[in-house]
Amino acid sequence: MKKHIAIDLGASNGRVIVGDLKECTVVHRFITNNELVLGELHWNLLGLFSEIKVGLKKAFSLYGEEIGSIGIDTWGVDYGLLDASGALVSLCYHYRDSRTDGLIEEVSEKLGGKQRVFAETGIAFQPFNTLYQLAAMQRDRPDVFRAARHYLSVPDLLAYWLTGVMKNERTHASTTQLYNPFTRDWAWDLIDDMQFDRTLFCEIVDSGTVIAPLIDSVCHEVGCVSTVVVIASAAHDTASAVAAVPAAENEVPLYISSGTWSLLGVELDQPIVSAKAMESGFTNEIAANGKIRFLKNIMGMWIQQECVRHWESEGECISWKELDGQTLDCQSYEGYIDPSDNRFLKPNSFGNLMVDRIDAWCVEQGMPKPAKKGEYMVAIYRGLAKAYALSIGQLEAITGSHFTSLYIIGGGCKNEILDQWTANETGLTVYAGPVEATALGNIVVQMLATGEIESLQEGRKTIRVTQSVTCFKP
Ligand code: LRH
Repeated sequence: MKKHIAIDLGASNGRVIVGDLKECTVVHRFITNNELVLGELHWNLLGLFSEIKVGLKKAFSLYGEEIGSIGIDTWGVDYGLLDASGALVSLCYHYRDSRTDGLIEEVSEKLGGKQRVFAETGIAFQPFNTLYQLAAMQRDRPDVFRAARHYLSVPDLLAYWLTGVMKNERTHASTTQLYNPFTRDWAWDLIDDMQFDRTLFCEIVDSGTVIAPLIDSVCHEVGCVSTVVVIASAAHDTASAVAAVPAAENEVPLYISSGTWSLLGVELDQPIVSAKAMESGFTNEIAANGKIRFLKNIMGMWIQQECVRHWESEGECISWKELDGQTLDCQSYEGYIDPSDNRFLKPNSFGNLMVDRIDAWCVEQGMPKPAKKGEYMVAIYRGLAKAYALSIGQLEAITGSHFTSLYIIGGGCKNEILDQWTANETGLTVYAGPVEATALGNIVVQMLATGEIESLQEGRKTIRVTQSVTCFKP
């Protein structure tokens, strides 16, 4: 059986992982750098590409001809625009950049209202959706926007740099708010009404489509001597993670893909675009198997990561183990935040720190301000656990389903305090693991494409027996 390379880029770090469904090895790990350039937040994409090649070189030197294919997944919504010759016309913006502030209202009005946009896309209104990012480009940099001939999501773009072939992969396209989950095509009416050029968007391919072999120059750089194909895996990281939920056969699992974000949801056969779904902030993205990932974006570990980044920038050395101990010592602290409040979306900036925003929130709610690091963590974790419980209640009301267990997958499931508090707050049995769900899901899709497994269910079944999962009872 061949091995597969999963290139998994998250908002805080990226990994190049080699493996199959039994064993995965991280051969290279790096920070996914972003930079403020003249006040705008951009991804350092060339830096990321360079780290990917370092990882590929390590992978080929360790596993050589055992490797059969490569798949890439990244966070949603971000993209590159290319001119007719295939060159980028702009740096790649980071989804937390401020240029889209206020655009949800403006764009929705132009398109005839939020109801119409939700009815046609099923996507929740987040200021960072690709729709608003492209609208900002059209407004602020019209010449550059006019010069653009190709829209590629970040994973599509990286695949293009590895193969020379441009494709738009479906799960990622579904995060843009420019994709229609009913017609399973771009939302052409919205695209026309936005006066976006239709030709920017190419034909959408399913997860598991072979894009092309690595180009010669990359093979030469990374030491690849055999033919290795790049596969459009589930290019949206959350879709890859959900493909690896270790669910039992015939189970429709309730999951949280936990990392920078907490993506809480279920898999459905059909999109739900009811008023209740829209008001409750649920979204209809596409899953690796073509079904609907009906889920809610909850802010996740980001808030905690920004607090820690701030303390570290003050010269403190933060040990996660000690921080966990301090958190448990502070359990009697009663405050908690609402992680869905948009004030927590932006990174720390001069005079606007995450810890200060948490203080302000607590004061507004009549709760004591956190006084120690442990209390900040309690405020965040308790707030997350409460947000999960609330969202599960909404999900059950919208779908008519009832759940008794919850799968928490991805890096965030290593946080045992949050796992236990989530079980307590939701009353559900929590199964935490696998930690490397995104890479495993990426590999599942590659194995489906190469015919090594027959169904996503078969992949999930194998993951259920090979990967470590911990149970937390309420
Ligand atoms: C998680 C994620 C999430 C998005 C956000 C931008 O990494 O992909 O699903 O919506 O990043």
